[in-house]
Amino acid sequence: MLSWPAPLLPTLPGSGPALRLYDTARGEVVETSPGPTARMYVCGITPYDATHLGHAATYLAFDLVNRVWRDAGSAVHYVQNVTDVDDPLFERANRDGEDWIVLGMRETALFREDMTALRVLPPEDYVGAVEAIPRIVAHVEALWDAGLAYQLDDGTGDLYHDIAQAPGFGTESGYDEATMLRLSAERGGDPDRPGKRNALDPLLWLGAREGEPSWPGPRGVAGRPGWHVECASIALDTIGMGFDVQGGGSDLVFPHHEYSAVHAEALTGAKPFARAYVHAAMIGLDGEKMSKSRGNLVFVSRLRGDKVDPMAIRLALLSGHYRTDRAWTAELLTAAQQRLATWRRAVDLPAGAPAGPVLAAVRERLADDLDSPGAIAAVDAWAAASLGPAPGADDDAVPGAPADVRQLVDALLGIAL
Ligand code: 5CA
Ligand code: ZN
Repeated sequence: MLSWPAPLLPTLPGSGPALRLYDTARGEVVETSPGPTARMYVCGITPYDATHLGHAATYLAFDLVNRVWRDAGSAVHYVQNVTDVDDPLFERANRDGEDWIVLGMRETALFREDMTALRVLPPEDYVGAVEAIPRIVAHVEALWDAGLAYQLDDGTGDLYHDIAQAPGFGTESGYDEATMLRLSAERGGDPDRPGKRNALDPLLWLGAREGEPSWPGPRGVAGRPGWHVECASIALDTIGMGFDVQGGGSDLVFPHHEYSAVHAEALTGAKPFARAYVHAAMIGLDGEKMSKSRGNLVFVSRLRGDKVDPMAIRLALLSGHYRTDRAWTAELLTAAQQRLATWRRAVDLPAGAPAGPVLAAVRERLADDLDSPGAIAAVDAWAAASLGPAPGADDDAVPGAPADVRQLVDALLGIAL
């Protein structure tokens, strides 16, 4: 699939420290140690509606990962999928009397525009589920051939992964069985379905249903892919096993990332799928998680349509830590707009407080599990020192420092001033 255009990425003097991130599987902050090319897979959108601020916050968190790695001297191979065939697309398309393919293409196009406006670095591989189907089928067939998958005998043709044969199951989320059963039922699984060997066995392939699209499948069983094997398959075909970061929102800790890992590990016989599983917290509105199904959404495109500067949206979302559940409020946006105006006044000065210390501080804060509030505070302090009427400030002002700060805010925080 077509990705989106890359913003210019300034090169900064020197390089930043190694990035540390909280890994859900190990339950602690760990140092990432990518080779010359860091590899990251982030779960993409299901394009049945526009990008809301929760999605945006998640992609901004992983955009910081991308930027910090590059600043530390790595190249980055970034992969993102688009779940462009799934039940929500059919439901929305039927509701609106629209073709599900047209709906998916339109919302994916809008997502690209939103990501471009927010200056998110694009993935090197942007892969739709539909275009990946032949490869997903090959992977499902391989699991079946290895005796790790089974078909229900209820005439549907549906295939499941036999989780009893997956020794690594549970190590990504660390959840107990009761929690897994509850989350599976809440998040698209079918623990109560009769005929499964184990309630927690995940769907690999859904046999063709009346009125729904289908494709030639494993051993000739027409249908469409399960959700988790979609991401396992796309990741394996682009960046392979043992990649550095598997990312997404915290709603994907279980079942999605658990099963993607289990599928891939079963397919390859290797471990781990990802070296770190990193999850962004949920953005809410009015005390509830922002979600399409709840309908309490603020869309990036709506704000852009209202002439809100995308850099203010970006700054507002980065003013909270990525691992803290937080709410979107009008005050958050107002505060970000004021901060942006202050920063712009400061970087327009011919001289200001020295840039070296603020560069070091922003690098240090972001490398520490993406402490964006800390990084923003460092820029605030620099702006205050540069603009402020401190006695003797004029004597200390460094010519050209504001231009250097403009560059570092752009490269590391992705904010064009
Ligand atoms: N297509 C799948 C992933 S393979 C999916 O979850 N799509 S989505 O459109 O529902 O979500 C896209 C991304 O946004 C996922 O990483 C998801 O975890 C994240 N996300 C969804 N809602 C929120 C929210 N309220 N706050 C933060 N992130 C969210
Ligand atoms: Zn995914």
